[in-house]
Amino acid sequence: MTLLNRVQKLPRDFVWGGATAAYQVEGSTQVDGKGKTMWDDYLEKQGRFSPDPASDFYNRYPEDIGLAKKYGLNAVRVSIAWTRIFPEGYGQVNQKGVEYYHKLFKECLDNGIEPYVSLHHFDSPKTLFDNGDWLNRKNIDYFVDYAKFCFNEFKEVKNWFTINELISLAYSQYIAGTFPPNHHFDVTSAIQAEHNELVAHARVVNLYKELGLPGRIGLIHVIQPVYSISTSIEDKHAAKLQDAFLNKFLLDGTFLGYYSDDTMASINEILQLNDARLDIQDGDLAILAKAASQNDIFGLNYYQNQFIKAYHGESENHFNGTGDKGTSSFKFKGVGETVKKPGVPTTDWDWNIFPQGLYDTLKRISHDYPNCKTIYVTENGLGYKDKFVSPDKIIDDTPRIDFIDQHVAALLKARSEGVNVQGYFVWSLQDQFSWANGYNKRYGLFYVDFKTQKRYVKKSALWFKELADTMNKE
Ligand code: BGP
Repeated sequence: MTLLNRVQKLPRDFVWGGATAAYQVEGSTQVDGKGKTMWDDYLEKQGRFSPDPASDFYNRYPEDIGLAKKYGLNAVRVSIAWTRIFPEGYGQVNQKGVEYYHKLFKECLDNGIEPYVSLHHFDSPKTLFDNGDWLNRKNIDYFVDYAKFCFNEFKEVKNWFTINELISLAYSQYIAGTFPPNHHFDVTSAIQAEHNELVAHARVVNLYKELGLPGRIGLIHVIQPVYSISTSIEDKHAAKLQDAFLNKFLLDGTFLGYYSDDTMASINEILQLNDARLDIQDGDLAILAKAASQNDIFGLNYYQNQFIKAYHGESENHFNGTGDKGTSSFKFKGVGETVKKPGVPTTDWDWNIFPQGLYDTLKRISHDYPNCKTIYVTENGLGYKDKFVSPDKIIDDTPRIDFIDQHVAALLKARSEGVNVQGYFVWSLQDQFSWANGYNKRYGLFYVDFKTQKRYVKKSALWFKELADTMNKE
């Protein structure tokens, strides 16, 4: 059966969305009372690229929501910039920021586009970041206060995600060193930040339920399924450790409400080999346990898998932040080394293209975590160097269409086998900058000329429209 035939069988309320994140699209980082995030001074000092004007979504959101509607989408993922609401992360509320998000949500709803809203997407307030960010337990209290404010204020929002990709934030900050504060293989900080963020998430979910609010709440994990490159016991063990570190620790904490013995055996092995430790405070596990069955929705971001082989040397990481194929490598002391598998294609940024991984992940989560009731794929897409030809020529991003097509097919296969997945958000709605790569890694359905801020349609947007129109046919 073709993809379109299968799409035709989907229920009318299946979600086709486009995803964004506040800091990556809004620009206007210093207007209307916004406070600084952990990125502003860092990017300025680094001098590689500026977060302004980004995709100028702060001003151009009506145009982008209009495009979403015109091309058949029925949802968008946006995030609230914590520092537009509380410039310092806590204390005084900034009314201009509050007004902005009311206007944005109204624009969405007036156009039949459902907003799915994250409270934290990599953009910690600078004041809190300077005091330890998620490593400081006080941060959890401030996050709960911020969430409570948003729940009471933005009653029009019915779908909430607390935090986006806890592993990517912790990993990029403390393992790969590509996000501030740029630590390398600081395993203690990485695992501690993840645990603290899980506690923050769980406290917010528990609060949401205590307030008796009518919407739905959850969080977003990016899952990178890990496969052993061989059948050797050593390589298989390396894959198990890497999976515990990237995926299982967070899935357990979210949906079991505790870290299983099996997971902790792997985590403890990694901690020991890296002279690291994890501090779980009294009461933390009770908070996780209470929240575990109360998540209404789960956002799964999926881009790629990993192939792993055993490695016993010192840790090293080469990050491909330029799109020069073949320049990345990752070796994690006592865990393993990522390797390429012949026959599995990769992007210019060395990411494996492996739709099977999305299918396997959906099946795994629904099998291993019955508390995970409703799944949305909240990010999936291809980073690509799109070529602009002329204003009257549609931008040809056929490789992106192929990528999305294969991944939607994997989603539909898992769904046909009983996995409750209710929607797909492409990363990204319009082109936006990439955190550690800058403006040349594009993902959008709509091309953004970052000089003029004009939007141009890509072939993938037309493809998406066909998909949505097919679903809506009688
Ligand atoms: C996810 C983030 C997004 C986005 C995407 C693509 O991890 O949630 O914000 O950036 O990945 O990643 P990148 O920009 O590194 O290619």
